[in-house]
Amino acid sequence: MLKIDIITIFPQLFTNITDFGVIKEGKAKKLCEVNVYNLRDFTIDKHKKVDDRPYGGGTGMVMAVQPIDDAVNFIKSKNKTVNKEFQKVILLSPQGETLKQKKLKFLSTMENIIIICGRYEGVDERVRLLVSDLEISIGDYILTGGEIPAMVIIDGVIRLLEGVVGKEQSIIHESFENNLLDFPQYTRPEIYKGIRVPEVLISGNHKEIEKWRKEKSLESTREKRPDLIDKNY
Ligand code: 4HQ
Repeated sequence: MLKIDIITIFPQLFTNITDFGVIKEGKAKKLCEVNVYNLRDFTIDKHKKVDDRPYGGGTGMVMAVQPIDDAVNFIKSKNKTVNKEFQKVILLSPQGETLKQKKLKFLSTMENIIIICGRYEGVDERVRLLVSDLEISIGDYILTGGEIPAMVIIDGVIRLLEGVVGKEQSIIHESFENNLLDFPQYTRPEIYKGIRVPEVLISGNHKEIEKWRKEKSLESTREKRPDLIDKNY
């Protein structure tokens, strides 16, 4: 059972994704649990402020370390049965290591992941130094907060849990683990606006189909993502 805990100032953002599709199934099958914590519940400030002005000046606000530190410690105290080796606190930020399938696979072997979603100009550096174990970015672009990146991690990790998706899908993700892009897929009808389904897929010759799919995977990877070949992402 993987326990995922989220710390955010917008807990409502998470209600939709956890109640549909694969994540809902994972929860129903007791393969994972997702809990969302409101950062404002951990402020000691009378106005429930979670941010403050940056030392050294400049525009925007910085998220303070105290509420985040207290929230993480509260969650850890609730998860006493978790083996520390299998508990990771993740900070989402553009400065983190770029997320790849390999990291999702690693995270899917954990017992508890605690995800800190930042907002504003960023979080106090002491969160990175004292509170988080891993700093992760979902890509080289700037978002308004860590909530969508957290959803990316939740989605990508839960589908890897044993028993969440069928064998069929686990084979599909294997093809990405071989550092290859997926081959083209077709379903009915056989002809659409003049474009035919490749003959080999209708042939029923499974050896030939497998060969065709491997070729197409290699071809599209060479063309679109040559950087993936021979890399261990
Ligand atoms: N942000 N990958 C700024 C990101 C981001 C990303 C999250 C924006 C943190 C403070 N997070 N906040 N890219 O752009 O993870």
